[in-house]
Amino acid sequence: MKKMLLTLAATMVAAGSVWAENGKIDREYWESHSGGLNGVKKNIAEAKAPTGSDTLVAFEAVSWKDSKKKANFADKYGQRVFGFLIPEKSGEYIFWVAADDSAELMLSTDENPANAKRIAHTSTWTSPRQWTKKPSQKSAPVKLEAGKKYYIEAIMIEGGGGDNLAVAWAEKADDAKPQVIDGKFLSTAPKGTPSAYAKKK
Ligand SMILES: [Ca+2]
Repeated sequence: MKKMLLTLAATMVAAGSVWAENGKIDREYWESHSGGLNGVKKNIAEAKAPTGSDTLVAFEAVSWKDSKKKANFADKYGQRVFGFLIPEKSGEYIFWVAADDSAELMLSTDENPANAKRIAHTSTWTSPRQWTKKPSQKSAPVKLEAGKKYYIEAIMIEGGGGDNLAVAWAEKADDAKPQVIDGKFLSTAPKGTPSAYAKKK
């Protein structure tokens, strides 16, 4: 029994969040990446193990390591950030994605990743939180219900130089200002939840 518990504890440390955790969202990345966003989709479809993973406290995957606030994590990597979005208020929402070098954002109509559709993307790099470089970065209005779980996933790739990824939202309004999605509206998905890019069975 003791051995089993130790094994379980070791598995939990290695695997990160085994159960859903509120306030966070998961990130997985592949180093030495090539092949653009399609390469990330291929990694996911073929269940290629990521090089590393961590959890984020908001929908923003940057390191902010240096004092100049430059958003650089590494060169030549691909990543996905995924989990559940849980709105506190029902209404129509707009989403934005900003990234360097490129990214796309998938949102489901419920907690099932198989129902996710691409709602925003950028095929050219943007500065951190630069939401308006390309019209495609902004989604059409999406109706969401308070307290309901929606599977959400962004994939992104970086070649060289600066890198960043962030997803923002706002309630639909003429003067809607994008806010990076805070952890309080996010939850990790239970381990084993398939990606929105997983091979359809
Ligand atoms: Ca770059």
